[in-house]
Amino acid sequence: MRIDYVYKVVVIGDSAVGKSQLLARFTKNEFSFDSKSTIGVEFQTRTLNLKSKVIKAQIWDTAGQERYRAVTSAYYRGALGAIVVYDITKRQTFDHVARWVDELRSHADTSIVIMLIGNKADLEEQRAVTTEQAVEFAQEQGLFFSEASALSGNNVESAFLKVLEEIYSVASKKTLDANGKLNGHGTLTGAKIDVISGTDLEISEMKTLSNCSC
Ligand SMILES: Nc1nc2c(ncn2[C@@H]2O[C@H](COP(=O)(O)OP(=O)(O)OP(=O)(O)O)[C@@H](O)[C@H]2O)c(=O)[nH]1
Ligand SMILES: [Mg+2]
Repeated sequence: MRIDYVYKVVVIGDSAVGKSQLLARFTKNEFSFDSKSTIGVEFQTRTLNLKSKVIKAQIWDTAGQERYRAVTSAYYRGALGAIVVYDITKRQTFDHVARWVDELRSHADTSIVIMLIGNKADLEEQRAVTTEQAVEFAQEQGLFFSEASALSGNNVESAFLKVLEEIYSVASKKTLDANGKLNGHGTLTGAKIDVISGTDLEISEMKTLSNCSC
């Protein structure tokens, strides 16, 4: 198949927030309750059509736990998009988001597209981070934001697609050299914010979509 562009997107955030499961949901429409902690670096791909181009999304996943992480600079190299994940039921994982964004800003291209995802939105009764708090943080930092659930699948597709579409619009303003390296100095400026609503969770889909073996 003809591929027009390969977009590298990195997923980061604390351990157990659901990074690997968001990836599994987006690339394979799968979910597992007994997900093992990631060790080192893995990536999954999904090829899709975007604005009449064929885009191969190469989504990289690494361990949230420091001791299992691979070399940081290699992980971020060439990334056009980043998804920073926290768990809406674990306050600490949200408090650490600022650190993850700092790491991103010091290692990645300045025009990288960043999406903040509050995962596990299916666990509304255990919520420890309000949507408003996250929206405020995202606005301050100029990040896109969405709550989502890898388990139900809610908002996962839309959040990943938003990142890919935004990369497309940023990249189309630049030229790519023969090595695929970005040329030019165009950067995304301003606090662009686009909040995808997380209120229409379809809890009823949870059972049919999950791969629970219990
Ligand atoms: N209820 C619920 N559980 C989830 C969701 N996403 C992931 N989980 C569960 O959370 C646990 C951790 O998920 P992982 O995807 O392995 O977490 P991770 O962020 O990749 O963790 P590391 O690889 O250690 O950094 C697993 O038990 C998942 O089944 C979700 O949307 N809702
Ligand atoms: Mg993982």
